[in-house]
Amino acid sequence: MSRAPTTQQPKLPPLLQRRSGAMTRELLLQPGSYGLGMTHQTLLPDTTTTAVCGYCATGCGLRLHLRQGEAVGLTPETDYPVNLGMACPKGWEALRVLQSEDRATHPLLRDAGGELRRLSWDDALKEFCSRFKAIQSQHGKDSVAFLSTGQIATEEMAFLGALAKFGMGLKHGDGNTRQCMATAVTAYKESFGFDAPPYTYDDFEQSDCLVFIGSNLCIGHPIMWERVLRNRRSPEIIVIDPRRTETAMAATQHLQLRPKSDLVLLYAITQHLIASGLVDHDFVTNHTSGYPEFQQHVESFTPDVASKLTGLSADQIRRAAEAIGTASAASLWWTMGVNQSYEGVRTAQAIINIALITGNVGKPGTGANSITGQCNAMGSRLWSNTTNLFGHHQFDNCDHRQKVADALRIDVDRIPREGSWSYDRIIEGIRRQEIRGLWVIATNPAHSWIHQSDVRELLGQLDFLVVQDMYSSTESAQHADLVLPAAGWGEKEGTLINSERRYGLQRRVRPAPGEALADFQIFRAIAHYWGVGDMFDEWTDPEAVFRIMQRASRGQPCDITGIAGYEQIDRCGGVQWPWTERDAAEQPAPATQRRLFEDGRFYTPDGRAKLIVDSIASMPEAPDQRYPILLLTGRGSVSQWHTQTRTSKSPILRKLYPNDPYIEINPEDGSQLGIGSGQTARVISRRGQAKVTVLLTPTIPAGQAFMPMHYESTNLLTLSHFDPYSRQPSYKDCAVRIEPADRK
Ligand SMILES: Nc1nc2c(c(=O)[nH]1)N[C@H]1C(S)=C(S)[C@@H](COP(=O)(O)OP(=O)(O)OC[C@H]3O[C@@H](n4cnc5c(=O)[nH]c(N)nc54)[C@H](O)[C@@H]3O)O[C@H]1N2
Ligand SMILES: Nc1nc2c(c(=O)[nH]1)N[C@H]1C(S)=C(S)[C@@H](COP(=O)(O)OP(=O)(O)OC[C@H]3O[C@@H](n4cnc5c(=O)[nH]c(N)nc54)[C@H](O)[C@@H]3O)O[C@H]1N2
Ligand code: SF4
Ligand SMILES: [Mo]
Repeated sequence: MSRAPTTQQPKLPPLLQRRSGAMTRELLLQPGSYGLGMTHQTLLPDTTTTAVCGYCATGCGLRLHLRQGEAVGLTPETDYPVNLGMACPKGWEALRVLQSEDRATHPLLRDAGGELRRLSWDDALKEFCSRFKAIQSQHGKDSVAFLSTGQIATEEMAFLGALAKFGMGLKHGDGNTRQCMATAVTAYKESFGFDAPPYTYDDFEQSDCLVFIGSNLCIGHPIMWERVLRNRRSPEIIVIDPRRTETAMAATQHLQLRPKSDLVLLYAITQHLIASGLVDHDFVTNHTSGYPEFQQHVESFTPDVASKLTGLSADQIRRAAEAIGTASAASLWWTMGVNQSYEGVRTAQAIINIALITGNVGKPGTGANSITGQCNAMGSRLWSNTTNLFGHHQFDNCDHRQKVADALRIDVDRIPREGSWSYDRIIEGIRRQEIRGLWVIATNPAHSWIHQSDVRELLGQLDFLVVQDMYSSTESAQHADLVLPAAGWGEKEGTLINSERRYGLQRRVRPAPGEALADFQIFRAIAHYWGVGDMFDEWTDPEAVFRIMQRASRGQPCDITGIAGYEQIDRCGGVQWPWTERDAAEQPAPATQRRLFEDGRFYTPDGRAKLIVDSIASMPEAPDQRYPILLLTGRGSVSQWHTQTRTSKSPILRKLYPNDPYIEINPEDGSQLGIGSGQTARVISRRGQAKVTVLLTPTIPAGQAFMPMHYESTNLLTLSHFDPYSRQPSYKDCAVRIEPADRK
């Protein structure tokens, strides 16, 4: 892959060798420094540099235009293998949102009167350590927990996970990726033996039949959708979604199934593939296990039986199955319509099964492909050191612990022998007062967690809540006892791993406002103040941490020992994992597009992928007479990002979406309720209510409603329930009632 010549490339920091002993607290807390008296990187004036976008997991390359070493604008990188010159509005506006009055610029501590007041970093970090240590000594080490994220650099996540678990001795820490990717992780692990999304984006263009299950690609991943549009094979595009989404409208087949009937539908597709002789028996025999039981399990799910449960016609089901079974390269893609479900893992595995039995694995245009959400959700899966040990090892495996201890050069006894509680268990731990202190980094649970009023109450019960964020106005920061101001995308460096396993570089192209520090620097400073700075002697700067990660990855499916360093990542247009030392010795450079399982060998002990099936679960809160409508939630527009802390700061993005919360309902329901488009209504669930503007649209079937997650009231309504294997919240099914707002 050759990159267009830029003017001058900025210099990356030299290998920093000074020990933390030489570090003073002043240097440690100097914005833009790593405590070594030097800034992250020396940017040359009036040049350009590239960085990957910090919103979604597409991981587009952006070219930043600098004046006097500071970014003044950006354009999509024409040469980056991900986006090929394209970007969505969030990417175009990425710099704008960094300038905002509510940026967190100084540490803030809540005083006795309940006001957040400014204090120095030195005092803030002393407070952080003394309060958490006091809780630990009174209630035990495990009474302090942390919530991490999929939106900081990989090296920052790694630092946080190592500091919290090995340095501060915390056992429980999870991340917002639980809300997002946990189902895919569990499904892949059980089926493939490792959390390994197999695809590369080129597969969007090489496929003859693309199936999107619970994925609104046009809105959630618009540049991936652009890649689909570049497909020259006139592919069949099958969209499985209860709503007629933007993506469904562009499909050749839209299977508008009843919500949460996916597992039945997928088993029926499987049954029809088998009955029609569309199974690749060679692949099944040589590369999978469990086929006889699997075949028996799906036998009763005929298209006719499934028709009743899914609301689709048997012909629609057969047609979709035949399109998949006869395509020379079929690919199946899924996102939150699958992952955020009380039977998400088994549904994801039903997708994996279809790819396996049709031999659609390891070849161009194929795959059972979970699409990631946040810019570094993949980084969190591999490196956050929360439920899995550093580098996707296991805490309960003694060899793994020793290997990680050696790679990190720490005492093995510092590594806990079991993984963390999942996010929901940490929340329950607060209820039982077993968790008394919480440190929240780059996530906004007071808006995004399921059944939000409950969460807010629980956050209020904590003895000490620390929120580390770019903005001091987030819903979670409003509950915090201590706010630590963080630099954001564009103000720090490190790697992000995109949806196709590609490590890309993030750059520091602007100074952070006020005294805000890069998360990396905050972790480094906390290590020092906590008294475990020595453990992190080698963790001087992000690239140094990258080298530690490389050591820990050795021999894992995610082995990156062959990557020469940041410079190579930049030069090659990102590098997908794995890239081992052996690969590097045998090949001049990593190919731009690499997929997994080309040899049909999986990461299970016998090298075979497992065909896993289960019985169908019932919806815990199905609509009834009092709450007759099923509420779906998800992404509303391309210009809104999650809890809107960032996207709401751009005047341009704000023009592209409705300012106030709204609900989409079918015109039939609207006329029955006597509510028209533009009128206000109350949406009421068993847990709370929200005032919203109604939008009547035939894209949502009667009996269902849709609310975007970007407005804080949405999660007042949602029901706290989870997939039993992944513990991922089931955000897309709860029963509500809708009333005109003026009705008493
Ligand atoms: N603009 C924008 N883009 C984003 C994000 C953002 O906030 N804004 N967030 C990013 C993140 S973190 C993520 S995880 C991704 C999410 O990306 P997506 O998963 O594509 O987004 P969602 O809208 O949450 O859900 C996708 C679809 O699932 C459907 N669905 C609901 N219930 C069911 C069901 O039972 N079965 C099926 N088959 N479908 C169902 C919904 O109707 C919806 O259209 O987007 C990423 N990209
Ligand atoms: N009802 C409903 N709820 C949902 C979903 C749904 O579909 N429906 N989707 C779920 C999904 S998939 C996801 S991923 C979650 C997302 O939920 P959250 O993670 O809570 O949402 P964000 O708004 O992305 O929060 C990220 C926070 O990190 C801050 N931040 C950004 N960059 C940095 C940084 O570099 N450093 C620091 N320290 N802070 C930073 C931002 O200002 C923001 O406050 O929401 C989930 N909630
Ligand atoms: S598609 Fe995702 S990565 Fe690309 S510019 Fe938009 S938000 Fe950024
Ligand atoms: Mo997500």
